[in-house]
Amino acid sequence: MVSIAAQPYPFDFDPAHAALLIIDMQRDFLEPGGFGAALGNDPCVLRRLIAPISRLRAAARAAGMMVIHTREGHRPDLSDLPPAKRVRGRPTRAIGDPGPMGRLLVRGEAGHAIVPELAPAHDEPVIDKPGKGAFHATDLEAILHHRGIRQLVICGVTTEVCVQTTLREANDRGYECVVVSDGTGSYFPHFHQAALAMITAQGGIFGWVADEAAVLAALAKNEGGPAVNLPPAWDELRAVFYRYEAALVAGDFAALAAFFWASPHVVRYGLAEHQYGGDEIALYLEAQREIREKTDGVWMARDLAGTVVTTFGRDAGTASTLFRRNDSGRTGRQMQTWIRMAGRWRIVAAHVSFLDFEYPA
Ligand code: C5J
Repeated sequence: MVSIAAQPYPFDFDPAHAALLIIDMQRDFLEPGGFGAALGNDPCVLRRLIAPISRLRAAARAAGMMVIHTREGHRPDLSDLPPAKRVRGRPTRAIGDPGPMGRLLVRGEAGHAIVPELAPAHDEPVIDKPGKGAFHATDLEAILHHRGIRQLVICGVTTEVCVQTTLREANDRGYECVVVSDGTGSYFPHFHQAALAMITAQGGIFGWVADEAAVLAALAKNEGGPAVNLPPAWDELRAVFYRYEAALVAGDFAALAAFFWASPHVVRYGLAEHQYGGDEIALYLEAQREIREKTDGVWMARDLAGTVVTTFGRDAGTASTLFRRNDSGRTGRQMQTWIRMAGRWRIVAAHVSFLDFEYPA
């Protein structure tokens, strides 16, 4: 758990179940000639947010938090643009009209892109939203649900429009949200202040507000330990562990060998032997494969108990299990250390041993 010094009281959250939501840091809002400027605003006042949001993003990633970006914009045929939104404010240049960065607030145009300094990383989902709120007509809620996210740290632009609309939508859906006061901004400083005041009033009626320093300080305290059991990493390692188990029970030694890191640094302690390095492991498993070829039927039926898969950050984990062999009835325990390399989970250390006693039920 991490605790951010926030208003109206500390915001406690688990980075593994929280996301940094970066709202609409698009060229259309931050650069001359875009949609924000077409509405008569000075877009450059929002550019000061790029630095704090970059720092927040780096800290969130280091703490194992998911990072999500949103972009406000419409389909090129404007079929998702309510006519009322197009004419709102009687602009001289409306959504869909050409500008120096392409058509205003239209997907695929240069102005619609997120500013290069905050360009999303490959594992950071981008939500294209036709409205001010990030939940309206998007799959944001599905993504949060599938990733087990329950709390949001929100930054971006503009405080009183897309940030606050999204915050209200999230709050009604049961998410706990903290808005970063100096990681959000408005073309109108007094609207920014008023929007923040509305959030924390009445005991935090919509959520919490904290400044960048408080968020960074809280995330830094978490640096000592990586985020444990992040949903995607944990699901993946669990699935890989059970594929390993299936290969073991089937006596598929070629498949088993492929789970081990092919490196001199890998160590495997077996039931009655041990190997140092991937070459020794490959030789051992090849010998086992030859023995297996001479046998029929089930190779090694066993039941598992007390299995624990734990991931640390996105690319490291352990799998520990007790087992009972169906042939001899003997009990044992097995422990593996897994690292994801080049997209594949590999065992870097493993230990399996028999027990001289029954393991507890
Ligand atoms: C606005 C936004 N202000 N991202 N959009 O139109 O806040």
